[in-house]
Amino acid sequence: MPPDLTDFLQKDLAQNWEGRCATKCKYAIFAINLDDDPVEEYAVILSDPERLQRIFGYDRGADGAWRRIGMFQEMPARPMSPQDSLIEVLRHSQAEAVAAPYRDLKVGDRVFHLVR
Ligand SMILES: [Ca+2]
Repeated sequence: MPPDLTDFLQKDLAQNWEGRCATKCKYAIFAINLDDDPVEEYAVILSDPERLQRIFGYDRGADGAWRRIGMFQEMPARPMSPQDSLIEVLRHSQAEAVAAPYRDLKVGDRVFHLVR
C-alpha cells in the first residue's frame, strides 16, 4: 500500500469516525480497479465496535493527492447481522468491480442513481 495513502487514511478515518476507530475498529484494505483507467484504486472495509460495516473507496485526484471517492452501498440493500463480517468474507473470497446493471441518469446538471 502506498505510504501516502496510509497517512491519508489515518486522517480521513479519524475525521469521519470521530475517534471511534482509534483502537477498536477492524479494517481491511485492498487494491482494486474501480474505473476505466489501468491504475488501481483502493477500498477500505471498516467494522466498528458495534459491528457497523462500511466500505469506502479511495483514488488519487488530478493533483496526485489521495481522496475519498465515496462510500459503497449495497444495492439492493440486504440486512446484515453482526455475524456477516465482510472482512471475514473477504478472507475466503475475492472482491471484484462489477458494472452497475443500469447507468445513472443525468437531467440537466443533476445526476440520479437508480435505487432498487
Ligand atoms: Ca482505476
